[in-house]
Amino acid sequence: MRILSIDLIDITLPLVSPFTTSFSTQTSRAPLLVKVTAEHNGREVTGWGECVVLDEPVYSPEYLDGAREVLQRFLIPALYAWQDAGKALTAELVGHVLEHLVGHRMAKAALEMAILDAQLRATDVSFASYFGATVDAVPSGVSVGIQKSIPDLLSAVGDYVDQGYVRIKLKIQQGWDIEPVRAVRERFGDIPLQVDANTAYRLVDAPHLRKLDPFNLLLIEQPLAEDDLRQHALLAREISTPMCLDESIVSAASAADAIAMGAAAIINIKPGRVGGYLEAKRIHDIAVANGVAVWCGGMLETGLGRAANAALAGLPGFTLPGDISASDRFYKQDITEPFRIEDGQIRIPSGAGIGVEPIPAVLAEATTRTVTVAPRRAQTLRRAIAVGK
Ligand code: NPG
Repeated sequence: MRILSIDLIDITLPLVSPFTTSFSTQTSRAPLLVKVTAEHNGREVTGWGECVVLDEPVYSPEYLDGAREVLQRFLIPALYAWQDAGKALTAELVGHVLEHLVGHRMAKAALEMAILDAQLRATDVSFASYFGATVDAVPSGVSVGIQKSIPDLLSAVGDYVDQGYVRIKLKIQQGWDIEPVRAVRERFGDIPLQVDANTAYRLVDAPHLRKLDPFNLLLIEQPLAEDDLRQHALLAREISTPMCLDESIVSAASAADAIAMGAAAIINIKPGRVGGYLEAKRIHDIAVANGVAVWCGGMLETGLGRAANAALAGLPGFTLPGDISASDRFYKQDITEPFRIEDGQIRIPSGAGIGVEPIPAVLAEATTRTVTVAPRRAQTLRRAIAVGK
């Protein structure tokens, strides 16, 4: 496969309702899409990637403008340089080719996803069968942001339960933790329930977090700071709610460390956070080998990322429902055909690659800018034409 050009497409989609976590309130989502145009055996193929980066570095060090810049200036040129040296480029090689460029995992993940999508479309293989999914639909969980009041929370959770979501995740922070959990347990009984703190606590909060123990939660996600692996291991011994890590797990190596230290009984796998779907699969494999359960996290993806996440979540180690909800959980109008919840499940697309693509008119409406990064030879040619040489 040979890459002919790569478009970086900024889009903005309004959210159906504000989404508040311990680190921000979002009213719209502005992911960066990566469109790869490639040539495979004389045929032109397209691949789509979605960069899950936020506008600001509040969840991870990456942010939208930085991701676009690093893709444009460093990551994409590195792939072109590899190609120009006459070396074959496959999705499996992307991680290796970009390894010397430190960090920027969300940007790398989007690029690898787009190339993998193009490669699999060219060879007519779905993401699900490439990764080894064993089911054709996955249970759908929903993440409920911090609300203004307990009645608002109960009404939001009630709506999601009525829609068929099989697991509820509550965002928590100081001042919004024990009481919301108690209220949801009292109203909705023994539904599968978990909480996500997005690093809002410190180890000294252990006695407070222990108050969650009686509520029989599936897990508590990322109570402490991203770098605090050891402290998560200490906290895990102080509370009975199973410890799940999200922000701390940025690679297969950090997953292996967390497991070895007893810092993670469960892992939330987000392909964007760990540098791509291939690394996500490696984390899945490490977790399975160690008897650690995993589930697929979400970053308010459009249908593109949602499709790929659903395929990944079809792997056998994903034994807990993921944050893979219907498109209308976040968007009135998704850029792909919408994902719907049916009997508490989201169907995994079966077509080649991620199996979905943007609806052109919807994509055009949502697009705020497009940057095309062409191979150097094409750029040189275009400049030569421009100056009349
Ligand atoms: O269902 O896509 C979804 C959202 C799930 O709560 C969710 N994501 O901390 O896991 C998280 C949170 C998040 C969203 C984090 C966006 C960062 C960005």
